[in-house]
Amino acid sequence: MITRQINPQTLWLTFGTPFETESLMFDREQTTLLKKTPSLPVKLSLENDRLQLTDSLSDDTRVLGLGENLRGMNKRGGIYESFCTDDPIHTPGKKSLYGAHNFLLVEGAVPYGIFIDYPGKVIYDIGYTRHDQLIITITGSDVDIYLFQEGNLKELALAFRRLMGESYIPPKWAFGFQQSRWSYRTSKEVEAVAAAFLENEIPCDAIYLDIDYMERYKDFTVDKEAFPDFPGLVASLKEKGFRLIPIIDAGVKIETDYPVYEEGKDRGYFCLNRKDEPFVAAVWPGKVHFPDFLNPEARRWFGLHYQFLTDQGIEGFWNDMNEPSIFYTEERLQQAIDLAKDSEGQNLDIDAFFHLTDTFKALFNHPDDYKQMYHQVKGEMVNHAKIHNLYGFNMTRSAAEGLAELEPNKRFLLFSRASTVGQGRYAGIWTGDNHSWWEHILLNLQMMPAVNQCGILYTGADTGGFSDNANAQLMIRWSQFSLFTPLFRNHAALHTRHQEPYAFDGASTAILRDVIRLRYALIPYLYSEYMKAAKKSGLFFMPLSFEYSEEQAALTDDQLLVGESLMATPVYRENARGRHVYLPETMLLWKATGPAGGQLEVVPQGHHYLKADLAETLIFLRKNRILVLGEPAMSVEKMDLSTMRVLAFVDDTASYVLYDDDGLTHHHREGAYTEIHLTITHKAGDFQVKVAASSHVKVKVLKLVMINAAGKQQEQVVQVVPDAAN
Ligand code: MIG
Repeated sequence: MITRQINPQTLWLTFGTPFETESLMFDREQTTLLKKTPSLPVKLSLENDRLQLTDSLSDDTRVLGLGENLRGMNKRGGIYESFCTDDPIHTPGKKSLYGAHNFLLVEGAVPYGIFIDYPGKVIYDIGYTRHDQLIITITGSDVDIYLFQEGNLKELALAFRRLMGESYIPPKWAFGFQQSRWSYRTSKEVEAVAAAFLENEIPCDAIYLDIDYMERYKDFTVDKEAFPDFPGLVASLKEKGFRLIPIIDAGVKIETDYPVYEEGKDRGYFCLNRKDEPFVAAVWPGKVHFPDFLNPEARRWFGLHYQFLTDQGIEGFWNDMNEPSIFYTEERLQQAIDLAKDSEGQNLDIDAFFHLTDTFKALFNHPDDYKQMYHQVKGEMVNHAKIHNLYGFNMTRSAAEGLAELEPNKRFLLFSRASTVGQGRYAGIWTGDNHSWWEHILLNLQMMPAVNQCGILYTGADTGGFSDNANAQLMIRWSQFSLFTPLFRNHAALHTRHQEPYAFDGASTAILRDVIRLRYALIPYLYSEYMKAAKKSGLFFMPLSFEYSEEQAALTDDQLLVGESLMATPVYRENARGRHVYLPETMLLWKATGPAGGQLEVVPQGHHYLKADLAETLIFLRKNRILVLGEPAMSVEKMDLSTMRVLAFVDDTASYVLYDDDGLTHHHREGAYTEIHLTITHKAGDFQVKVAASSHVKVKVLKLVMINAAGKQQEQVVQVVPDAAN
């Protein structure tokens, strides 16, 4: 074991010869080699070439983290595996989802954080086998482990965040509402969706193309019959305020004369089997090869293929099936077919019958199939199972680097299904195939801060649920949460009920219009908070316990802090007309019925049952914090930013920095952004406002509503005078 110190707070332990994952980005030269290993918060042991870390847990030790995973914010009581998995049924007994996020925060008497930088499977038994034990099993012994010590939970999480580099920066329009479905199959269908949004006056910035836009599920093709004039469609939609976002899958269809297949095969860019032939698996198009994204040349080659779509005006993509998901392999399918043939005419008893059906069910993502697949890394064959969790990461990186090479100064919308730590530099993620279940609103909320801790800031769930059918009420309540998530996308599976915001009844459409318009009003704030978090290695979502130290805050796992000013407390139970809320301090409640409507009320610290009718979104403004609101429009770029509303809950002093930039390029890196510095002080019922703004600021007027803890309200209109020198 080699022990190094990155800073006094962070230890870096190296065992054996770890695979270079590129999850973290820090200056390795600047670390200090330690001669003596300091005392560690975990015990280490090695058995059968597996490294194990253990710690004992007292009854009230909470364990947070693991990014995109199941169960509550506190992972105690569960067993989890980091192994990117396409499992479309997110029930509490499952161990893995699409991401592998090996970061834990253990909040014992002395809290610590731990990151396991290992690209194969890692198993976390968090008080499952024994309620008082944490057992982390790494399925190998070549690994880097990072330990974060000395600090509260937030400081520990930030110490980890700082090792990852700047987070992905999406275009500003990606904060608008987005509409998806598997699938809008033709130009006509897509146009009808756009028309419905316009007709119903519901803002929307993007419409999605799922796999059916392609020619027989081949990446970088467009079905010409369904989309006779694809660039024309892209342009006319953009004119109307909608971007079109196509899907790209990991598997490349095996088909003679299909250029992507031919090139990949000729240049040796596909993953191999044991016999050195391209590895064959079946996914959507039938048989495919998987690009070897761990090979930098293959990565560049695939990434540059996105040009086929960017040349036609496309400005955003979602990468799917990149765990990679495997429906079946030929040999395993053959074995199952043989078994079925042998079973023909037999009197199958319980064991034989289930053996037969289970054999077919087990074809999907069979773990042994991953062991048949190889990558070529620096001239060496590397078994896929050992580096499985890097596949989606490197597919996404391939896209991000390809797009950056094609148009270096342009921001593209990009998010992926599979992910690992480090990927947050390149793109966002969505949380995959959830269900139209009320429980999944809560799961969505509970995952968000843990995903952020792993550096992935641009994220959100399929709002309304992917599988199963949503009703209007679910759609409304879920949207009232998703309006806080950077990615706010309504997406649903094939054969499910339509769940576009106008797909229910008139009254529900009206509510959803207001909810989505409320989202647009929040965009100046959400964007400002996102950009600050991305550029300064911060967090967008936080659990209450990151900011409030009392025990009740830590026990609250159905509320979230959103940026520095807000707390989200969505209603997530069917037919509820309100919910229990815990306030760690006195806050200002805005029961928002739309971008401007709804009551304001000061709610004291403590427990409350708050009523929330279906049309009401509960938005809490923290004490001595400020919320800036914009005027909604049908799309982000149509928003008029010259007048903004400001809601301030001020007891003594509150200040806020509103960040903005062009939203489309990377000129912000050379200083092309604006800031408005707002300071409001309150004394004896009187409010004083100070505003300083950089030159080129778009905002001209601020309309302030200021409230103190006693509920005294003062309104004021302030002109924003840009600072000539700034
Ligand atoms: O196996 O492309 O998670 O969002 O609609 C299903 C079809 C493949 C899974 C994605 C989902 C998408 C679907 N895909």
